[in-house]
Amino acid sequence: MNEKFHGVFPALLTPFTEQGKVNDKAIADLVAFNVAKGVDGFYVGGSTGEGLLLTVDERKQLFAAAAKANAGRTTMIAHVGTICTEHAIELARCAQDLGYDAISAVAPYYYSFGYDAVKGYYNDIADSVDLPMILYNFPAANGFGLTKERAEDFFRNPKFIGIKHTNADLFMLQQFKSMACDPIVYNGFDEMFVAGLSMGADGGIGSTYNFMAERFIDIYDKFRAGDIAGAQARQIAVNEIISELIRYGVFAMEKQVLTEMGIDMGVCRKPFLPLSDEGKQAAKNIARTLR
Ligand code: MN9
Repeated sequence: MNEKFHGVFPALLTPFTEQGKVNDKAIADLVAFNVAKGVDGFYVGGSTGEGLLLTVDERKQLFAAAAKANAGRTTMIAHVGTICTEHAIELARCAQDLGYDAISAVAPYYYSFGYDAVKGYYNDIADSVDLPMILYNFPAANGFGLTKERAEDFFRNPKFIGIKHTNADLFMLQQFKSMACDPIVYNGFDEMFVAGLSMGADGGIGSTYNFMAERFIDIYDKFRAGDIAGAQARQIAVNEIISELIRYGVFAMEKQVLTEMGIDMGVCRKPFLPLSDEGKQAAKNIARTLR
């Protein structure tokens, strides 16, 4: 049953129209572009998808457009996290109605909630629907650090099936993977995908997959076939591109690269800054090398 949650999952970018609205047509294009490459699924409306910059209605629109474009072909994970439990529950119910396979959520942020409050938030959301829950461990962004002990505590609720681990601590990733409940663990930093796989990750959820999924599928396939040297060489090659993205702004660059490739992504929502002219040129060069 868990097989369908393994593999390469783009953290779907959210395209906007010129007026800054969620762009259903471009969502359909981006999903189709990636399904054709053979991705295993999508993680919709997370950090990469600017989910926390969208209204609840816009997030529902995004979920609907992505599910419609996917049409049941790959595994769909809806990111429903926000600071407000009520809103997250509303989004989880929407994802369930649309046929999503799982939900996921960042820990609630800003107020430095203690462990019991964070645990209550996750259980309230998970228990509001029949979908499995994937924890999102991203301590650099929200200050909540998952430990193995806390993960074991969460996984007492059978709704919890996995962890998206956006953290460079790969010892911790391996420790999660060694839990008796054998959770699905996703590598969260694309630039360390092969390292995450070698510490036990079942796949990856990543922003850079949006425009170069075939390269990560290749790393994944090589790794699983035992060609570690081949997988590592591929990782080193994609990391040259990722370091360019980081230099100019990851999401803005990814949108620009895809726009260069013919998918009308628009720009990131404020307070993200627009891409500099140097960034635009770098995006053009990346799109050219990938063609
Ligand atoms: O979802 C992404 N995480 C964040 C995963 O953006 C916080 C990654 O794909 C990174 O964007 C990528 C670049 O650092 O690894």
